[in-house]
Amino acid sequence: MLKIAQMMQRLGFALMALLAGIGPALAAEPKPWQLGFQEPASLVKIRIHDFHDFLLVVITLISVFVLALLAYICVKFRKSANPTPSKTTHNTSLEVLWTVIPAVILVVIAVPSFKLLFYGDRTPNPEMTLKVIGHQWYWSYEYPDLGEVKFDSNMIADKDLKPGQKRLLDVDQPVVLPINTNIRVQFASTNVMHSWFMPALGIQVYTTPGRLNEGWVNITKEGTYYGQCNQICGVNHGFMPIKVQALSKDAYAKWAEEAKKKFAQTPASTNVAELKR
Ligand SMILES: [Cu+2]
Repeated sequence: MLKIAQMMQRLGFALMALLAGIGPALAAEPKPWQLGFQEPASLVKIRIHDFHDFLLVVITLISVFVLALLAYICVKFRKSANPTPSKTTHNTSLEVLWTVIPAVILVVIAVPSFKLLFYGDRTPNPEMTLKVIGHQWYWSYEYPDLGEVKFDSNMIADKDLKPGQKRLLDVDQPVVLPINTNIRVQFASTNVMHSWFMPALGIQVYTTPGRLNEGWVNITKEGTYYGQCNQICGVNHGFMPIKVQALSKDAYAKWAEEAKKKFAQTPASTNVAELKR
């Protein structure tokens, strides 16, 4: 009896931990045994988060309903209570219901889902543009609004990590972006397909050779955000992380002025030799 009580208690704790993980109060950075998403930090990601919470309610209700039906059937139609089996095979109204109700549920899910897809696709009012170029195996970034500001962003090797820097995530030159700004992000590649994936910002777009893809982001909070390439692109696929530094508009304007000087003489290495490879 004691063992069962202990088991129930553990189950209760696990359930509470699960529910706590679903709530909006998530840590800003990934942590061991974390449940749920990273804390949302863009307009699109906030909606993705809300949609996820809505779906969780829907699937939980469906699962509980099906489980209750199964339990009811197991008890009500057990062999000992039904010595003479029923010969029932059809029930038209029941069949109509179990076809129509799931279809209605799918429509209820599809409407906000499509709305979210179109919302996340591109912004009608971009205030600035960032160009992301995938290489084997690093990213380079261009700021067309700032003239010639272009730079590469390479991962910091294990041996060069300084205290506080994250292994396999920190880079020598992060992307710097302003908050509360509609940023159009364009994606290109010089060699193979890569994918620019930023979980906290709710954006994942492929960089494809010969194509210009587009996405957008409006970051809601200052901070440092990490992402990774999530389209397998060769042996060093795991070593081309993304680091986004989100600054206030004023701080970004200051950075932009410095960047214009700093990166003016060092064009990104989207050179001819690489394109010929
Ligand atoms: Cu990759």
